[in-house]
Amino acid sequence: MTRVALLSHSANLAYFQPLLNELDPTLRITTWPDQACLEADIAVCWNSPPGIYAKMPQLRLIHSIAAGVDNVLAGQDARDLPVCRVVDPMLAQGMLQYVLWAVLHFHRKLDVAMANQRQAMWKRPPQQAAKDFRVGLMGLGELGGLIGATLPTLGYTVNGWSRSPRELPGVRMFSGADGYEAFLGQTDLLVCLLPLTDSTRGILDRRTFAALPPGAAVVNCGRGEHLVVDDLIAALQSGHLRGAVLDVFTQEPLATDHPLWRTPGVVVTPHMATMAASATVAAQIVANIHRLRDGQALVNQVDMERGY
Ligand code: NDP
Ligand code: OXD
Repeated sequence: MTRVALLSHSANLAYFQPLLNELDPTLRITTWPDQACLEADIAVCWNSPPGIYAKMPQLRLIHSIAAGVDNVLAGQDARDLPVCRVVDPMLAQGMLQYVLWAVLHFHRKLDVAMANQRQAMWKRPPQQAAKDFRVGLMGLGELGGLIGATLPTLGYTVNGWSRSPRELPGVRMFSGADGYEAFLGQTDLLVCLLPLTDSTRGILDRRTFAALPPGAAVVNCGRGEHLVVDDLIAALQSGHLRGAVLDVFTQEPLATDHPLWRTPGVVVTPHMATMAASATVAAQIVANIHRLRDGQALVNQVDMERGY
């Protein structure tokens, strides 16, 4: 009998129980804060309760319900346990749609038109060919990779930046610290699709913004901790940056009195860029539970050296 704990300090994951049991009725499932979770073999997680894995002696697999694993690993002792995440074509498609909307928002100057509307001002903003609008993708993994493959087919000039050198048709690639400044210098819209790791925390900061051309804009779909909020607000207020579309925040929900709600040029969305269907997530978790039981290689396992 395999015992599964649904662990989160911020959400009630009980809705996964019927989905997992439909796929494998033998799974014994408990939801945190039920203390029976501490006896589980498998942890299914989003924002794991602090220090929880250290109290779970039987634990053999940590499975995120999401693509990112930062909030599953933060402040935890994961020992040498395997950690898996969700990879799903529909998740990537949702992110593509969100980023495409943000690209159009800035490229077609809908931000300008919407600001004009607030003053009942009829004024056609000058338009620009897609090839003259340069999108810079930070992170070309499962999500950024699809966006990098698609935007050039719509005529955009696309630059990409990843940790290791990569090739993607139609995308001018840069990598590592050496390629960072050159990448930023050719970017009108910077899109962050990085995982949150020690190397990427706070990467959207004053230095990054200063290296972007004047009038550039920023989209953050990675994690809130990628962004240094005060640096963004300063870059917007100085006029160096034109605007920002932000989907993720260090504290979610974003506090009602947070300045980002009311900073001119900022669009706030509630961590909605994309989400895998719960049934898809459940299927991937159960498949990995069965693989673990059968001694097979797990799928979508995180490389703990890299942290993603
Ligand atoms: P992947 O692991 O597939 O891809 C990560 C990419 O980031 C890779 O290209 C990797 O480089 C690059 N990268 C990692 N570290 C660095 C670094 N230090 N410097 C430069 N590049 C780096 O991740 P996904 O595409 O699946 O997801 C990315 C993130 O998106 C998630 O971790 C999550 O935080 C966020 N997300 C947000 C959602 C939302 O709704 N807002 C929904 C889903 C995910 P390399 O290719 O060299 O390995
Ligand atoms: C994810 C997310 O990582 O929803 O999948 O942010």
